[in-house]
Amino acid sequence: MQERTFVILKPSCVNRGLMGEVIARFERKGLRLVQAKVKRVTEEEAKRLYSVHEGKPFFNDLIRVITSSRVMLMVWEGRDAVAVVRKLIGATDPVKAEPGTIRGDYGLDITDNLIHASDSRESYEREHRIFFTEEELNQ
Ligand code: FUP
Repeated sequence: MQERTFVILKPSCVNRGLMGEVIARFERKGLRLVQAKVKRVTEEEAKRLYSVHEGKPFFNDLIRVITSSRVMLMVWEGRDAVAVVRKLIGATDPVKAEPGTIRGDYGLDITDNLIHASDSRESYEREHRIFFTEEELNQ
């Protein structure tokens, strides 16, 4: 089933020069990049993105990390893209993520865990609208 998923390369990923590495992995897997932009996420956008985590002890750190400098926002497409990308990025905690996954290979910090990807089709529908217009995605 062809579907789309929403991905953010977090500030640490951008600042460490890992954007190309992540994009190469997704492309080699056979996924197609639909749209991308580089920008600094505003506090309002960050709070919308992570609204389900409001009130949790790590919430303020999460917002601080994702708004700290520019990120790369992307929409990818392919067969079962949501599940495929979640597999490629690995478990939320980079210490537990398997070697061979992005978080498993490049991270240690759970809050600054390099990358975000939608965890369901419903999450994709909600998340991509925060950052992309329909027009941008249908070019
Ligand atoms: P994921 O979908 O893998 O990004 O994980 P979650 O939606 O559970 O978490 C969202 C963000 O909160 C993650 F980027 C990391 C952060 N987080 C923490 O900092 N501490 C925790 O205990 C759980 C999540």
